[in-house]
Amino acid sequence: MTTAWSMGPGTYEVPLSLFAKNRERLAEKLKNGQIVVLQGGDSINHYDTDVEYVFRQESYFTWICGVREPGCYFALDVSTKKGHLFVPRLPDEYEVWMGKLLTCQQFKEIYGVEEVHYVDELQEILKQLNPELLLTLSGPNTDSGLTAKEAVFEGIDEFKVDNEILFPIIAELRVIKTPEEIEVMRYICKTSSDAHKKVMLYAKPGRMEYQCESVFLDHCYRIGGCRHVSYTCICGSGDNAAVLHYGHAAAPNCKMMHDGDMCLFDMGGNYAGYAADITCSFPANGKFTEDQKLIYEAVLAGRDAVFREARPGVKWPDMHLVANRAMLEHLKQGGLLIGDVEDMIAAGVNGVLQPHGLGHLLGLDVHDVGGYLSSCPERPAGPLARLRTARVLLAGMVLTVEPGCYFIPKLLDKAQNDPAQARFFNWEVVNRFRGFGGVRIEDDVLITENGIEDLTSVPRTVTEIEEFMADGANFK
Ligand SMILES: [Mn+2]
Repeated sequence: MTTAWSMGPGTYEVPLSLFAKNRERLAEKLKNGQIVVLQGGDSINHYDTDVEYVFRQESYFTWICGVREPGCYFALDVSTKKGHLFVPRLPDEYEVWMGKLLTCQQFKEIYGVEEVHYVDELQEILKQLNPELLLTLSGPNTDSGLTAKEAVFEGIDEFKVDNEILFPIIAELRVIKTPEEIEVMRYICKTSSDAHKKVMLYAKPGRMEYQCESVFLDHCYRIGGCRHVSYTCICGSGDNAAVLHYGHAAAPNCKMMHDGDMCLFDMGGNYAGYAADITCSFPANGKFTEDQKLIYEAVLAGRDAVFREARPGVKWPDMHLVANRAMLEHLKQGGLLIGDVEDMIAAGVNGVLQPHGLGHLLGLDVHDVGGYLSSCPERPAGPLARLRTARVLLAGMVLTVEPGCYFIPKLLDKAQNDPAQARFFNWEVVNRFRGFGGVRIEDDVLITENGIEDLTSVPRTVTEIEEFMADGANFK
């Protein structure tokens, strides 16, 4: 019997008990007579061709069983607590192209589930289990605006089906990580941190942004066994560092890094479905100018303030403001801003410099589910509406803390033309920073019983970064 999954020597052994525990937690919240039915992801072709994207499993499906193949279903019978995996019955000739096809018995051993059948037996097996109610998954993803894909199969209309009960329960369970899940996240954060450190040592004027991306991908995959990263790598240098989602098709990390550029690299690996999401900002040449140091340390002050105050019971919007206040105060001391910090926040100056929220839940999705469940505080109106959650922190949550300060031409122009905001900026100084780009510092943190644990491990202070980039030879 297999007890764990890994990508081989040196990579993390994910215990199958992680998924069994998730099923147990879910069954505890449901009633006898109910059967959960989830449909896994399908393989997707590139347009009309026979080339497929590298498969990524749907996240709820990973959470419940860890199955990595496309075209599967999973049923959890609450009465017996048994898991039933349904795999596609592939034609014999597939063996020629895909290698030996696994038997149901082999699937059972690989994934440690109680029963395995073929998808074409789904209706029959469910009938035998004689459920009072099938629970399918349907609910909004409040980050994308899309909806979880509800299981459908031939003959489902012969059952009584409810698609509302399951979603809030399973989404909430995903928010609180088990010790087993935390260990996987610790691994992917460590792997991604090491990859960032390699990039910092590689980066220098004359090299291309995408070459840095490549170093990151190489470390995550070759050393960490990560076939995927969690999102498209953002490798902005110079003024590109102010483009929040740089790296897209029209701007594929294709600028040369120059002497005097700040780099803002936001990249995170993915292992067993679990995501890291880390940003490092540093000077391309390894040595901060006074201006770069000012902006960097303002953002770092915001991050450190959150690290001091985040713990169970505090509200995430309050943490956002804690970070903003510390950053604005630092920028005021540095001569960039003028006036009272609370007045600045009332006028929306924080949103000019950091147009995004402080961070988000992290897990099987990089913007993880559960930010705005119906049982949680609603999305704030006004300037805090961009926050991906307004929840009160709980032990076992994993979130990103990612304050930033950017010089985005469009937002600066708007502020300069708005008397209510313009009066807080020392424009002579601010205009010197046009073209500077920006700084973001993003850590992945676990909320513990009395504070936080930082799962990220990269050089963070100005001194740490300069020393590391000057002499990282000890880093392996
Ligand atoms: Mn993030």
